[in-house]
Amino acid sequence: MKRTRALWTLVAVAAAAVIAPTSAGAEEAPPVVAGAPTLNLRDGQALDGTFTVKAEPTAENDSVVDIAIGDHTVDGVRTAGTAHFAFDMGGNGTEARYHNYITVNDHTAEADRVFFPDIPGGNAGVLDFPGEWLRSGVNTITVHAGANWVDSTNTAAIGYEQLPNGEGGRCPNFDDFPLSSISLSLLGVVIDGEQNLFSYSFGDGTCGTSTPRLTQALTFVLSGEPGSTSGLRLDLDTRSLPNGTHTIKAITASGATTSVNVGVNNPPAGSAKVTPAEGALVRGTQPVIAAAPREGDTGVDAIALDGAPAQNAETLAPGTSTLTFTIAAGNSAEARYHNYLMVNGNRLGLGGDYGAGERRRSPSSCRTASCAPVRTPSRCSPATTTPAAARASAPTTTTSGSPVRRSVSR
Ligand SMILES: [Ca+2]
Ligand SMILES: [Ca+2]
Repeated sequence: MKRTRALWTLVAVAAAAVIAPTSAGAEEAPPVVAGAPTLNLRDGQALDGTFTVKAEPTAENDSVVDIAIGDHTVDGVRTAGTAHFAFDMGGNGTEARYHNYITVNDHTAEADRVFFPDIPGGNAGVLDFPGEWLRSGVNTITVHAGANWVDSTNTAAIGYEQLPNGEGGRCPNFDDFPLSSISLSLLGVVIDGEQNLFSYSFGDGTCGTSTPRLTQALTFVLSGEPGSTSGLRLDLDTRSLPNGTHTIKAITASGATTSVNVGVNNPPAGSAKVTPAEGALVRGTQPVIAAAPREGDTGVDAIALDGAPAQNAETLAPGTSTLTFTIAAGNSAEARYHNYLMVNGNRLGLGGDYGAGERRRSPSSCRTASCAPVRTPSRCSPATTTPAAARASAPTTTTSGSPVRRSVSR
């Protein structure tokens, strides 16, 4: 049945090509420009469990019409391909730690934010998002500058706060970056961005030393229908395939294909989950972890390496071990620095903020709820306020000479 449907699709496309208008002397319609589709898989990739296969067209009017596994075509979901928001980054780049992002039309939910990575100044950048988010006519893409804490000695900075234990101060700072030559593209449609200026600058100087420009809406007018040159998506449950090598092929209307060979290796139901994953390239010291399946009623008894029992480094005795230490006078340990303890290759986060002179037990000793790490009341409330929110609630003017202190969680 699936094969028949696929065949009909191909026949329909072939018929459309043949019916192209012909004039006397013209022997045939111009050939469809064929480009091999893309697949989000690489040759030799190891798969287990579920995987979303995405096939995308690379040529106008040459949609991906089929995904085949071995000799069988499988039903995929039509997609509108991937849209590209491209720009040149001016002299001051973006840093991922600031969480700058764009939103597209009404896709403003947190999960739909498309974040800027680290892009050094002077480089071109591209942000990708699903073509389905665009529509015919007017589209709005809004650029948002994000904020993060930076160390500061300027007590007059907006939102400045003094850290305890003599560690200086900090202020919430928005990333500064200029964008120019901004464009938007999606295969199969024409998008016009001429209503926008050539360049926009974002940011606030250093913690608000310059007038902030934190968001900018950009307008793009789209002619055509997103998805007119379409891709295919397949939510593949590899457990429906026998273990071994399989060929996954994407086929476009013109017949252009891209194939990759993948290895499927699903463990028998109820077996342990082993880290590193199948096909992983390892080097240096590599912890090997075997975890019992969630529903399993037995633990993992042994790990073998090439058939021989794996030799482990000497470990602590079974049961709970406790490491106790005292924070020396004059400084503190803060959760934001992600301090940790290595125990035979296992990383244990210290967690929490601990003031000077405090005597601590390692979190590793806390196997039960009754043994939660004791936290200092002043510094350990959950992080609920972001630097951006701190700035939003901070006064825009400060009293000269008096440090502005705000109770912001971190
Ligand atoms: Ca910057
Ligand atoms: Ca800034």
